[in-house]
Formats: sequence, structure tokens, C-alpha cells
Amino acid sequence: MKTLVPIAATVIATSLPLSAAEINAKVTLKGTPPPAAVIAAVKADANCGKVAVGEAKSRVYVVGANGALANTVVYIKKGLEGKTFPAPTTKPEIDQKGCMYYPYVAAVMVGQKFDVKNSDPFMHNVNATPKVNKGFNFAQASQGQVNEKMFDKPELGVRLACNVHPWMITYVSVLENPFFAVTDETGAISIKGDLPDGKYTIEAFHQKAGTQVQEIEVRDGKATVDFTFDVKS
Ligand SMILES: [Cu+2]
Repeated sequence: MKTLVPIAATVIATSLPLSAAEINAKVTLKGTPPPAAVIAAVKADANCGKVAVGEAKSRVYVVGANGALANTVVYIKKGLEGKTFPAPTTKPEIDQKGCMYYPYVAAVMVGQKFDVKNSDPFMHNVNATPKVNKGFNFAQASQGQVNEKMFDKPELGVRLACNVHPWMITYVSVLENPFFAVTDETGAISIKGDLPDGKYTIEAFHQKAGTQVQEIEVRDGKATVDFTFDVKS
């Protein structure tokens, strides 16, 4: 009977779930970015002009209150070596509406499926030009058409663009693990999941401002990190 206790204890120990952790990050842009340029071609285009949503503007820097920087991908870059994670079953959507892509920046995990949709009543084509992944280029001729896509290798900022309307661009980052988020105009993200306490390298990636890394330590399931980018012209 003596051995039963340690065996049972071992079984329990190895089947314990990883700790639920939360990493909070805030991304800020220091300095004043150039004002967003109006994309006059949207209104000028015979098709796009009829369906334009407000005034189309460039989204190189989208900044909220106090320099909060949107469209920044924040993710765990190191500290999870040797671990594998299933791709999330949620399916993000990239929509083409009023001859603009929404969102401007998306993030998916390796192997995670995402939808590309055409909400406009005329043709767009979707030309992905990754450097590591396999590209694709297809036309979406009709309103409501949806094509499911997936990338199978990590890669930041894969460019998807429409060749019919050259201002139409969106960027998809493909991450190795599910611990990532994209900032909105609050500049704040929260990455939640089963992460053991320990040290991690967190990277923030902005298409124009570049990348920054920070070393963090998750303690008692919590860590906080701030990133500040300079305006790059
Ligand atoms: Cu188009």
C-alpha cells in the first residue's frame, strides 16, 4: 500500500493543467505621426465611389488618445520552445468593403483558417505575397463570396493586396503559438491562456514603426509590459 500514495501523487501532478495567465501590454507611439492621407482614388473610382464607407484614409499610423498605437501585433516570441499548440478554431475574417480591407492588420496562428470575403458588388482580387509562406492570388467576382485560407509557417506582416484597386492592402501576421493579440486604438491588449510562470520574450510588431522586444517574467500568472515606438517616416 505504501507505494500507492506516491504513484497517485505523480499522476495528479502530471495531469494538472498549466496555470492560467494573463499578460497585459500597452503600445504607445511617441511623437506625432503625419496625418492620415485621404485615398481620393476610392471616391474617384466608378465602382468604389458608389460603395465607399466614409472617407477612405491611409492607416499607416492609427493612433488613439495619448499616443495609443493601433494595429500592432504583440506576441510571445520566445519561452515556449519545444511546446506545440493546436491552432485556434476561431476563424478570423478579412473583409473587402467599400474598396478597403477590414481589418488593416490581422493575426492568425500557423494552421489557423481565416476567411477572405468580398462585401462589394463587383470584383476584387486577393494577391498574397508572403516571403516564407506560399502565396495565393484569386479573384472574388461576386458580392458575398468567401474563400477560406491558411498559412502554414510563421511570418510577420504577410501582404495581401488587390491588383484592381492598388490602394487596397492588408497585413496578416502568422504566429507560432496562440499567445498573440493586435492592438486597437486603446493600444492595449491582454493575452490570456495556459502559460506557466517564467521568463518570456515578447515582441511588438508594427508594419511601419518596426519591431521591439522585451523580456518579461510571468509571476503568479501575471505580467505587464509597455512598448513605446518612435514615429518613422
Ligand atoms: Cu479591389
